[in-house]
Amino acid sequence: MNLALLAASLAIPHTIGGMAEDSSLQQAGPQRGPKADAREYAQGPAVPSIRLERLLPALPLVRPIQTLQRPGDPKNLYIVEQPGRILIADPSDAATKEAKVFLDIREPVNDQGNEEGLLSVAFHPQWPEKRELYCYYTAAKPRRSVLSRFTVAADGMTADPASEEIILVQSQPYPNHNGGTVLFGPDGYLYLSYGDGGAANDPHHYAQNLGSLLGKIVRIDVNKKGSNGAPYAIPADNPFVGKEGAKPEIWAYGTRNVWRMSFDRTTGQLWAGDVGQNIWEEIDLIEKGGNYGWNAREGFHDFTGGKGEPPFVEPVVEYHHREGVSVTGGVVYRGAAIPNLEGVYVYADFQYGTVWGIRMIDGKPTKPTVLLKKPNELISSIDEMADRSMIFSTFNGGQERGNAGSIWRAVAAQ
Ligand SMILES: [Ca+2]
Repeated sequence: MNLALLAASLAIPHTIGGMAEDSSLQQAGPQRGPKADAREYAQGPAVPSIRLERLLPALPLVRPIQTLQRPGDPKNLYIVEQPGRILIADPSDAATKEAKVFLDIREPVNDQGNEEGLLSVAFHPQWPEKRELYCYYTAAKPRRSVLSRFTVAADGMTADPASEEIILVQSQPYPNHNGGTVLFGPDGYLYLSYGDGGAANDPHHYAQNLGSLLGKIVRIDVNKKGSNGAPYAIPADNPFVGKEGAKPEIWAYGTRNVWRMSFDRTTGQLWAGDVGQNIWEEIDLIEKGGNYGWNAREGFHDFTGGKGEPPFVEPVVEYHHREGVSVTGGVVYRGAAIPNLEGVYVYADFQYGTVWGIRMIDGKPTKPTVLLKKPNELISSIDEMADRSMIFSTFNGGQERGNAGSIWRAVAAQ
């Protein structure tokens, strides 16, 4: 393992915290977690292998970190580049060398740090009544993360950088752990994942502090203004509305750095991959008001030096740093094109390029199955398209700033 590369990993588990096996930072013991039942696996049908089919091989991309589609356009792909551009390309045209630029906000976006940049975008689901794009990015001077709304042209082919309306600004104490995924839930509200603010070990204990948005999943209503003139409203049934000292935007807390999360379009469940610190990467199902344990817990284990009040919501599954270093949460596959994969939650390790799948059966996961190993690619995102196919975004040749990347469609292995 190249430690320099390791330290530079996208959702840096070790940036400032030091080497992976720094014993002062390890959890108290792998068997201390009380939830033996939480690691009982369900029996389920075999999960098939997949392979990745390269899309748009002639199109140069810089650190693609998300692929999505606009409601009403099932053909084009909108490819998000971390430095701050969104490109449009038709994947059926394999010879495409040049994409249309949908939005270029490289100017306000700061992508100096490995985990900084344009991190996630979402279209308002009510297209074309709402021609809105929501962008979550980091900015500098002062260091902060920004959620903004942009207006999309009626033909859906451009968004106007000058239309930016800032919705939510969060100061960021360190360059790493900015989260984050922005997306709309089936309830029509906007969800956003914030990392714990960075450094290592959550030194200021933000994730357990309900007075901060850091280390949280938030839920806001962007269809209304707030009572105090804020550009968004708080859903009345958010779990901490009216709680003294708590931010009413919070939906769930105690997360370290949820880089990717998604809603299962069939069950409506919110799945998240929460990047671990030193040893354990975890997959969570995010519930209203849930405390996901960081920094008292890492995966199913106590984390030395952390603090927090139980009860904690345990992960669905975890994996050890022998198997990867930074989880990329994925999606529940709801397509039919890959036989026997329907209903499987597919997730990956960013750096090792291993892709796993689990099913949930009667509230328990099946044992994670390896679907694919792609060790030469850094898997930054797994996204669901309108036809329910899965697109993988990857970096090629390492993770230095400005490096190239690719997008791929998951297909059956045979
Ligand atoms: Ca946790």
